[in-house]
Parts: sequence; structure tokens; C-alpha cells
Amino acid sequence: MKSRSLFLALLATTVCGTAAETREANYDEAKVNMAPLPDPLVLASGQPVTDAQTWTKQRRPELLELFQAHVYGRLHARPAEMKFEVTGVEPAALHGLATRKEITVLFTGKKDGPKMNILLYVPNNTKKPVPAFLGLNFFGNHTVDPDPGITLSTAWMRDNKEAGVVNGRATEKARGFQTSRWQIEKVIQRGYATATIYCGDIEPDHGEGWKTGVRAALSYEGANTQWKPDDWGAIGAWSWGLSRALDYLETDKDINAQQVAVHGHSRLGKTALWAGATDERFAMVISNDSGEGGAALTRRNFGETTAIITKTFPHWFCPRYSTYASNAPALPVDQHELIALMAPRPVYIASATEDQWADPRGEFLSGKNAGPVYALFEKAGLGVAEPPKPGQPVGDFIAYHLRTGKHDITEYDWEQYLSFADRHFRRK
Ligand code: GTR
Repeated sequence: MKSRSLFLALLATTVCGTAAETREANYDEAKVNMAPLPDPLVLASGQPVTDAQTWTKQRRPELLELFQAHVYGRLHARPAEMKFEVTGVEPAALHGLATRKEITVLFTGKKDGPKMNILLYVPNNTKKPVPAFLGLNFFGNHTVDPDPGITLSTAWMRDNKEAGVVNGRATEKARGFQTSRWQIEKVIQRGYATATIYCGDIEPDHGEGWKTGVRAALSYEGANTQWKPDDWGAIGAWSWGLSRALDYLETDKDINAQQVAVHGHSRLGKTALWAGATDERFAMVISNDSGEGGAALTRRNFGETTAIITKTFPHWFCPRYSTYASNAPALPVDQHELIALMAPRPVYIASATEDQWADPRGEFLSGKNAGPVYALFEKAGLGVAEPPKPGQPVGDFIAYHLRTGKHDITEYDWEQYLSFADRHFRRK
């Protein structure tokens, strides 16, 4: 925990110029002082929700509305002019294991307009259509595997020596930099397609990123544009991009679009959760170390807090979210209700022992407190009251594991997600 947490707390301090955020990062369970959680099973009218139909027809829309208005903002509709262009197909990629496709999504139908590039691998020698994993990446599609045929991203990204990014652009050195996080060959060998997009294609990840992303392209109304309290933030934009990728997957006859698992790590895990909440076509949702603003309960003062995240990354959320910076208990929702928005679809929450910044216990408790909603559908949740020991996955339709190690996605995490998908997509 300590080095990453310390680094992030220092970063928060540097960015904000105050020591308050550092003090707020509590790592002592004895000092956790959590306000009562809102009850997902009580309607705004005060009536209890006791059946799945009332949940689906009344309570779910109420909660979705609250998350849109207070946390992530409202999403834009799918543009009618959107087009897909398949820009490359290699039938013998990954030593013949897979077919590699690259698809450009022209959001406004124009080649010189906003766009994103999907990298998709489909297993060869497998009965089609196949289920798929879909997630955003941090440093460009060319980083997810050493495959030299992947188009090198030309989009802006933050300079990072290790990631091979110089002067805001990727270099050849970056190829395969995130291979361990994607486990592409393993996923393919297990019979799944896997698709990814660089999040920065949709919106660059910084405070001014919206100016060159989909938010400017689709909801900017000129120089005097003022973001409204419930306008979408970067997480909204990125999750919207995931839905547009699913729009493409629905058109690809190799893919079973009824079985697409949306996944993501860290800020992109928060994004996967919001995509799963807003787009019920996603059949499974996986949150890897998503932490504050993701799976972790907001009301717990452990690790990253609302105060810290809204100072450091205000652009991720809707403007109204920042008004809760020093008063998280005033939020009308908490993150167990975000998990509940996945019901009755399978949802997996993963934490790591050295990722205390993301509050593993708070992530577990979100899953636990979403359980009563799954119970309305007669779907079993975590099945345990306390977090399991590291390396002991628990749960059925809500699943959880605590991996030993740092903030990352590893082969171990993928093994669990693949088994979870096998179980729920009935591919034993
Ligand atoms: C951190 C942030 C976390 C998490 C992480 C990441 O700096 O505080 O909420 O999202 O970034 O995305 O790697």
C-alpha cells in the first residue's frame, strides 16, 4: 500500500496546494466512521421495494437518475450519423490463434470528425459467434500485446518513459507494454474474443481533455458553454465510448453480443461500472481495483476520499459531484447502489492487498450491500459477511476476490474473470 498511497496523497497535495487531502487519507480501520448507507430497497416515496418488478420498473430508474444527476452526469445519445469502418483484418494473428480486426468508429460519420479505434481479436478454430471481453486501455491499443501488426496509436497521451510515450505520442518502444494486464493469448485460448480501445481516443485524460474529445464534439455549444451540474464527465464519455463499441460488436457476426463482459482497471474500472449501469446490453461487468468513485463505498473514510478525488480529478465526474467533496454522507446514493444497478447480471469486484488507496474492504462491502437487490431476482450474491482471505474468490452473481499484490491486473485476476465468464455464460 504505502508507496502508492503516499505517492497519490502527495500528488493530491501538490496538485491542490494544501495538506488537507493528505490528512484525509486514513488507513486505520478503527478510525473509519461511516454514516449509514442509503437503502437501495426504499423508493423515493418511502415505500419498500419487495419484488423484482418494482425494482426494475421504479427503483432502478430512480437510482440511475440519482447517479446521473449527482455523480457521473448524463450521457449523450448515440449519434444517428455514426459509422463503422473496418480498417484491417489479419486472419493469422497471434501465431494463427486469432483473427485481428481493427475498426474505426466515426462518431459523427465523418472521417475528419471525432473517432475511436477498436482492436478486436477473435479466436480461430472456434464455433462462432463467441462471447467477448471489452475494456478500455490506458496507453494505446498497441500496448496490450507485442503483436507488431497492431496500429500504433497517434492520439495524445501523457509522457511516460516506461510506456514509451515521448512528447505526447506513442513510440515503437511502447508495443506490448501492458501485455501482462491483458493476457490476450490466454483469453483467446479460452475461446473468448477480446476488444479494446484507447480511452484517450474518446477523451484525453486531463482537465482540458474534453476540448478535444467527444464531450466537445457532441455537447459543446460554443465559447460560452458552461457545463451544467449534471453534464457528463470523462468517466461518462469513456463509458459512452464502450457502448459505441458494443454497437459495433452487435454488427460483427463473429461476436455473440448477448455475451459481452465489460471490464476495466482503476479509473477505467469505474468506467466499466458506469457503462454496465447505463447500458444493460452488457451481460457481465468486471471492476478491477476501481476504488473511490468505482466499487468502493463513498461514505467510508478509508484511502482515497471524495475530497481527494474531486480535487485531483474533478473532470472525471459531473460538476455537481464536487459539491459533495467535504460532505460525502449528503450524497443521495452510495456505490453499493451502483453495483445493484447491474442486477441481475453477474458482476465481479476485485481488490488487491497492497491497494489500500482503493479501499478493498469498502469494495467488498459495496458488493455485500448490493446483495438484497440480487436476492429479489433469486440470485445469490457474495455469500459471506466478511471479506475473504487473499486468493480465495467468493460469490455467485456478485463475486469478489482480494489478490495478493499491488494495484494492477494480473494473470491471477484474469483466471478468475475467465472462470466467472465460463460459469455464467455456460461454457464449461
Ligand atoms: C489514482 C486515482 C484512483 C485510480 C487511479 C488509476 O490516481 O486516485 O482513483 O483511478 O488513479 O486510475 O490508476
